[in-house]
Amino acid sequence: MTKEKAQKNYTASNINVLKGLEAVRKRPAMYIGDVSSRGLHHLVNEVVDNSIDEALAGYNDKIDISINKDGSVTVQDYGRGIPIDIHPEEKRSALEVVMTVLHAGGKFDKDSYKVSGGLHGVGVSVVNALAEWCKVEVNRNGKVYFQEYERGLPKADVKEIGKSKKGASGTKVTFMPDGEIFKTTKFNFDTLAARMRELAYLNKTITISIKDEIEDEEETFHFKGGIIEFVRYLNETRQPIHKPVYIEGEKDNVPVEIAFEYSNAYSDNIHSYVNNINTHEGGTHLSGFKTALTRTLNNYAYKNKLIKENSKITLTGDDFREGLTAVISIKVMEPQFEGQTKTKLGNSEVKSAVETMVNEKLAEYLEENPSAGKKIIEKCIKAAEAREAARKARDLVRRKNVLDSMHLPGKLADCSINDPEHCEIYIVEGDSAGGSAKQGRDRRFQAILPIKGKILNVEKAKINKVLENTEIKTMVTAIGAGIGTEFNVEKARYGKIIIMTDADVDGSHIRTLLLTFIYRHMRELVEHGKVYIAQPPLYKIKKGKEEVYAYDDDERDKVLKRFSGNGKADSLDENGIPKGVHISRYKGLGEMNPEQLWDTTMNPETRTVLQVTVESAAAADKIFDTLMGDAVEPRREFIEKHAKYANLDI
Ligand code: 28F
Repeated sequence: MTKEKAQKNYTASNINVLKGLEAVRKRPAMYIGDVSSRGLHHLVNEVVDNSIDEALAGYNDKIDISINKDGSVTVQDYGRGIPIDIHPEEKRSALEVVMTVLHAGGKFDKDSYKVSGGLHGVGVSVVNALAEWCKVEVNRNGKVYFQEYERGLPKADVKEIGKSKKGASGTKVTFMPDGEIFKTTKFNFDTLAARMRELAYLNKTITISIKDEIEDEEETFHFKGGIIEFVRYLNETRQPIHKPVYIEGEKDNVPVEIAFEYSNAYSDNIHSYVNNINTHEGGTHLSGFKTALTRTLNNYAYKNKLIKENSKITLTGDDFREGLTAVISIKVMEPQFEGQTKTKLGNSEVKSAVETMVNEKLAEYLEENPSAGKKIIEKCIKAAEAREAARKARDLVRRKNVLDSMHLPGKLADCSINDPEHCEIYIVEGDSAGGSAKQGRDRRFQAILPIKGKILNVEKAKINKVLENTEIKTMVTAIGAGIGTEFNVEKARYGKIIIMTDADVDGSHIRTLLLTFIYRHMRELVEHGKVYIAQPPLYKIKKGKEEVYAYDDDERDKVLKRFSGNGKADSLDENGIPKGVHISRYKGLGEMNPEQLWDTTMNPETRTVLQVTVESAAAADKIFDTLMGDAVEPRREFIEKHAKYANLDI
C-alpha cells in the first residue's frame, strides 16, 4: 500500500468512527435497548462479555469488577490483552479500532472469536461512545499500554506507560457513563452481582469478583460444579427427589450442557441460555429438550412397567415438567434471536441437535440410575392425576360460570371504555383503600378491584385449591384472560395491571403473594410488561400553603432542606425539622383521601409506577421461592438482608 493510499484510508476510517459515534449517541436505545437503569447496567455486561470471551477462548479465568467512588465502573481481566499493534488497513492500533469502531468484533471475526455477547452484542465501542470518559489499560508483551477517550473519541494515540509485572497480562477498562445520555448513572451492586453470579454458574472455570466502593459491598463468585450448582441453588428452597442429572456434549457443532433435578414443587422452573444470554422466551433448544424429555421418560416408564399397560392415565409434556428445575446452556455460532424481546432462539438445526443428545444421554442415565428414574416417573404420574383432578374442578367452576368474564365480580368497579390498550386495573388491598381509589380514579379508563387481606399462597397450594380461592377467582374473572396453561394474554381486559398495597410490611407481603400468583399462573402478563406496582408516597410535607409529597427518605430530606432555606441552622426545631414545617407519614393507603390518592399515586400524568420485569427470571424466581417456599432459613436470611427495603424489587 502506498503512503498516500494509507493516508486516505486513515481519514476514511476516522470519518467512519465519527459517523458511528454519532449514530450511537443519537439513538442509544437501538444499541443497548434503553437509556434507563437497565441500559446503564447493560454497559457493564457488554464489557464483561469481552472478558468472558477471552475466558472461553481459554486464556482468562478471572474477572474483577468495581463500582468506583466517583461512580465509574472498572472491569479487569487477565487474558492476553487486546492486541495493540498497528492495524494495516486502519493505520492505527488494533486497540483503538476495538474501542472506537462499531462492530469491530465482526471485522476480525473470521474464526468467530466472539462466542459470548450481550443481548444486543454490540461491542465495547458502544460503551465507549456512551461514556463521558473511558480509559483502557492493556498488559501485553511485558508492557503496559494506555489510551483514553471522551465520549468515544481518543484523546491521544495508544501509548506505552510502563512495564508489566512479571508474567502479567490482561485488559482493564474504566468508564464513566454519560449523564447526557442516561436517565440515571448510578450503578446498583445487586443488579450487577446477580448477573455475575449467573455468569459464574454458566462458566465454571471463571472467578468473578465484584465490589462497590460506594456502598462498601463485595462478593466473589466461583462455582466448580457450574450449572449443577446453579440447579441446586435454584432448588435451595425445595425438596429435591434425586441428585441433579447432568448432560454434556457436542452435536452438530452445538455444545450443549444441561442440568436438571425434580423436586416436590408443582411449578416448573426451566432456565435456558444461548451464549450466556438468558432466552426468556425459549426457542428451538428448549423445545428440543422438552420433546426429548417427554419421549425418553415416557419410553422408560412403559418399558419398565412403571405405568401399567391398562392404565387410564396418559402423561403429557406438562406432567413430565411438574416440579422440574433445569438449566440448559448451549453455544451457537450464529444465533438467530426472535420474539417480542429478542430472547427466543430461532435456529432450527439446534432443536434436533439438543433433542438427539438428550434422548441418548438421558436414556443412558436412567438405565444407570433406576432408583432416580422410578422416583421421577412416580412424581410425573402424580402430576397427571392432579391435572385430571384440576380439570374436573375447573369444569365444575366453569359450569357455575365463576371464571367466565360475562359475569364480572360484584366487587369490581370497572372502567367505562372498552379498549384494553388504554384501560388499567388497580388491584387494591382492603375495602377502605378500595373505596378511596374508586372515588379518586378516572372512571373512564381506571378499574378498581379491592381484595381482602392475604390471598392464598399459591406456591404451597395445588392447582385445584388455587382455583377454588375466592380472591383468586375474582382476579381471574376481572382480568378475563384465563389462568395457567389456558392463559391468553390477548384476552386481557386491561393493558396495565397495577398492584397497590400499603407501604408497610403487611402490604409488602400481600404484594409478594399477588406477584407470586401472577408470576406463576399469568406469567405472560409479566413478560408483556403489563404488571406494575403503584408507588404511594411515604410522606406529606407541608409549609404554609405548599404541600409536597415525598416517596422516599432521600426525597423527604431534599424537601426539608429546601424548606429550611437550604439548611440554615437557626430555622430548625429540636427534631431537626424546619420551623413551620409539618411532616406526616403515610402508612396506609386508607389515610389518604380520594383526591390525595389520585394526585400522588393514580394520576398517569404525575404518578410513578414500577414496571415488573422478568429481567432475570432466575433472580425473580429465586425471590419468590425464598419468600414463598417451605424453607425457613433462606427466607429469614433474605428478609434480614433486605429488611431496610421491606419490599420486593423485581
Ligand atoms: C475489560 C474488558 O475487553 N478483554 C479482551 C481480548 C483479547 C484479544 C482480543 C480482547 C482480535 C484481533 C481484535 C488477544 N490476543 N476486557 C476485554 N481481551 N480482544 S477483548 O482480540 C480482539 C480482536 O484484534 C486477543 C490474541 N487474540 C485476541
